[in-house]
Parts: sequence; structure tokens; C-alpha cells
Amino acid sequence: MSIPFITAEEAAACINNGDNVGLSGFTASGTPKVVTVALAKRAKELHEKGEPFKINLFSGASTNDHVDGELARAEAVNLRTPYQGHPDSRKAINCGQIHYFDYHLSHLSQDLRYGFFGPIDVAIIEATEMSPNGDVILGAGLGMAPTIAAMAKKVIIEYSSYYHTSFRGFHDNYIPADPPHRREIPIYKPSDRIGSTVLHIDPKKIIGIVPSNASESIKPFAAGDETTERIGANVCHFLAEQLRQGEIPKEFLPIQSGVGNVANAVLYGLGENPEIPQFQMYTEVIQDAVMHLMEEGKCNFASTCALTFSDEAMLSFMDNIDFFRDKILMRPGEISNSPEIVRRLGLIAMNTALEADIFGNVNSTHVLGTKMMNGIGGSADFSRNAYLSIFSCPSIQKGGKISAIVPMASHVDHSEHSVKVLVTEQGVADLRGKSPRQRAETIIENCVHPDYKQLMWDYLKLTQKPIHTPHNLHAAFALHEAFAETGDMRNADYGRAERLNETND
Ligand code: 0RQ
Repeated sequence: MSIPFITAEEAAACINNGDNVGLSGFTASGTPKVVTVALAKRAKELHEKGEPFKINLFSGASTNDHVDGELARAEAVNLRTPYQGHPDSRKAINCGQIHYFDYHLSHLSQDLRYGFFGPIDVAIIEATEMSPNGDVILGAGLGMAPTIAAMAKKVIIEYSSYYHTSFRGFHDNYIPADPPHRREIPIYKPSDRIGSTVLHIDPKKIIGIVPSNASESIKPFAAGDETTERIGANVCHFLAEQLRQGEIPKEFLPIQSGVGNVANAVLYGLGENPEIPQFQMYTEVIQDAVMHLMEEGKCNFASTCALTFSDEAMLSFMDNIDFFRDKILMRPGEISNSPEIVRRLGLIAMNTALEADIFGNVNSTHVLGTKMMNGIGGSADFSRNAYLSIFSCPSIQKGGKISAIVPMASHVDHSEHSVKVLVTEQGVADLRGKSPRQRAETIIENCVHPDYKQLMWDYLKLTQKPIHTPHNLHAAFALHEAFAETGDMRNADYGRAERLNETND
């Protein structure tokens, strides 16, 4: 069967107002790059004619400007899930223009299959190779590609010529059976392959192939500053000590690491630390740092959902692709982030907090409790189920006007039950085996910035009678209130709580 080549505009014309559209890819990697741009143009033209046009957008994780940027600016998105990180879509979400629901990345494929969000009307899948029978070699990221390709009524292929070397052999396409038929996912070590290198798509559903030669447009990470380097060093020293004490087995354990400068600093730190043995990764994204760790022999295998390399690093990866062919497997998000596998392999999970409270509850998503930043992503898939779950963040933000450690988190993504270790540039709080008061004392002593320590000790004193979790509900958000009113959390005032205490006495 011959599948026609079509233009991006012809493909976009096949997408209708109100459609559920699913995309391949995870982070920018492997996401569509030309059809969504044409779709944004179509939306703008229809809006100019007074016609409504919005889609519901389902992706593996964050995307790129070609997707979230273009579509948000064109006001072409009604519903968005599970994760985004583009400033324009963030703005549209926070002003109520896009309905966004923040969702665990490991859940979305299965919950789509369960029918929770209706059908997938159109899937847009980036391919790097394809045969006429519909066998596709995906690109640098899978995300939900297997599920949305199987569910979609119509499939559009974006055929990328940017990848001039073959990606064959890097993918492990697999869809678990749904309950009540699900069995264990048979991964017992990060390198176990369970699925197929090709993704078969019913050719009868493929409406056309759109050529593309766009890169992922991922910029290299800025060099870490002193704070991120100190956080990285604190995490590395802690892990080395855990290894010495036998709390981490001497063979070490597979690592999951989130994205960003802190994650990069930790990985480089692990690479340089002679006490940390060669390790493997079971994670959702690998960035430039991992490629270098592999070249140096420090990391000998990585299971991931995407190669989130900067364009520069991707070119060097392609030049040396055969070196990596037996060292990397890319899997769908529901496998790379599967709680079952995370628990079985015993991962060391390292993720980032926006805000944490002195009892160890972590907010990774909501700035000051109300504004969505990016989303929970895979952080809870990993942290809830890890052998050791570590959250890190700088102790202060905005030149010290914000303390990242507060009495009560203004939103909770990871409860105290999932957070075992908290790290800032100030130090490490190991929360295992500690009661709420002991956790608070450890966090204040080791992680809080000196400008905020006294405020936190004073907060604990507000609860005079012994109680399990020493919160004072009249003062729990005093730092947030001070920021809202004066622009600086250091102006927090516990006066009302203190006066009420006196009255109660
Ligand atoms: O503001 O952009 O104006 O400078 O938030 O903060 O310190 O640069 O943090 O870029 O590493 O992102 C949690 C968002 C951290 C990310 C989060 C302000 C701060 C700055 C960014 P500016 P930083 P990072 C793998 C796993 C959830 C998903 C996840 C994330 C901006 O790591 O999205 O882990 N995690 N996925 O000034 C007010 C606070 C603040 C604050 C920071 N307490 N109050 N503003 N900021 N803390 C990836 C995937 O799942 C695909």
C-alpha cells in the first residue's frame, strides 16, 4: 500500500475543531515539528474568520516551541495534559485560556486506553525510518507513541530527515496488557529489552507523510552557578557516605534524575566522585551530562524515554552513534516511569522542588500555591516508589525574597511519605525514621538559608503544647502572606498567632 506524501498544511486541514490530538515524543525530543506549526496557522486563519478552532492536546511530556509555543500563541488549545514547560503555554494556563490538568506521566497512556478521556482522533508521530507496511522507527523520544498510534482514528507521520544516522535498535516499543489481564512488566535490570524496535502502525490509518528536517531545537544547559554546584556536591557526598555505610548496596543502584541545572550538576558530580562506582540509569530523560558519563565509562547503560540532548550534543551523538547502540534503550513513558519497575529496581530518584516545608512535603509545580509552573511530570512516578527519593532546590529564590523552605507548603505534590532526603546548597536533611518535629528540626538546621532560620525556629515555638505535627494554622502561610503584601518573605510576622496563643493562655 502506498502512503502519500502531503504538505504540513494538508495534514493540518485533516484536524478538526474539538479533536483529541496525541503526539509522539517526550520533552522536545521526538515531538512533531511542522504539522503543529501549520495547525497554529490554520487556527489563526479560522479565528480571523470568526470560526472556533481549538484542540485537546495529549503529549508524552513537555514539547517545544513548534508545539506548545505555536499552539498557545494561536489560542488553539482547549485542554492540555500531562506536562508542559513553555512560557507561552504557562501564561495561557495561568490566565485560564487553556484548561490544563497536571497528570503523572506514567498514567496517561493507560488512562487513555481505559477510555477516561475519549478517543484519540489524530496522532502525529515523528518517524526517522518507515516501510510501506507501516513499520516505523521513531526518533529521539517515545512518550506515548505506541498507545496513541494504536488508538488513533487517523495518523499523520512527520518523516524526519534531520537524523542522518539510523536510530534502529534504540527503541523498545511495548504496551502492557490492561487489567484484568496485566502481568508483570518483565524488566529486571535497566538493559532488559521487552518490546520491539519498530512501531507498527496500521497503514490504512495513515493519512499521509509530511517531510521535516527540523532539529529538536534544544539549547545546551547554562553552566551551573555556585548554588547548583553546591547542591550537586551535597548530593554526591551524601550518596558516597550512604555507600560507605552500606545503606546503598556496594554495586550501587540505578539512578533516575530529573531535568535542569541541578540534575546536570549532580550527574557531573557523580562522574567525578571516585567513591561512586560505575552505574546505570533507569530514568525518563537523559541529557548531555549522561552522554559524557557514558563516553567516560562512568555510566554504562541508560534506559530512558527520550534523548533530551542539546542540538550540539545530538550531532556529536549521531557521529558516534554505534558506540551508544548497546548502551541506551528508549521506552514508552509508561514503562520508563513505571512504578512497578521503579520499586523493583530500587532506584535512587533525584528530583527538584520549587518549595518544601519543614516537615518534608514538596511542591514541585505551583508558584506560591496558585500559578502552574510546568507540572508534576514523572517526579512522583519515581519518588513515591524509589529506594531512596531525594529532592533538592536552592534554599532561597529571587535574591532572598523567597525562602524555598516554608512552614507549610502552599501546594503539595510529594507528601512527607514520599520524600526521604531534602538537599539545598546549605546541606542535607535525611528524614528517614524521623517524627514530624524531628524532621522540622533537621530541615531547619541543615537546609534553611541563614536569613530564614530564626523565622522557622520561631514558627515551631508557636505551638506550645506537645502535638504530633507542630503547625500553627494562624501562621502557616505567614511567609507567603508577607511576600504577597511586601514582596519579601523575610517580613513575615507571626503576631496574630502569638496574640491568639496569649489569649488561649
Ligand atoms: O524563576 O524563571 O523567573 O528565574 O521558578 O526555578 O530554580 O531555575 O528551577 O528550572 O530547576 O525548575 C521544580 C520547576 C524547577 C522543575 C522545577 C522560580 C525561580 C525561577 C525556576 P525565573 P529554578 P528549575 C523530570 C522530572 C517538576 C517535574 C519533574 C520541574 C523559576 O524541576 O518542573 O521533576 N519539576 N520532572 O526563581 C516562587 C518558589 C520558587 C520560585 C523557584 N519557591 N517561589 N518562585 N522559583 N522556586 C522531567 C520530566 O518530567 C519531563
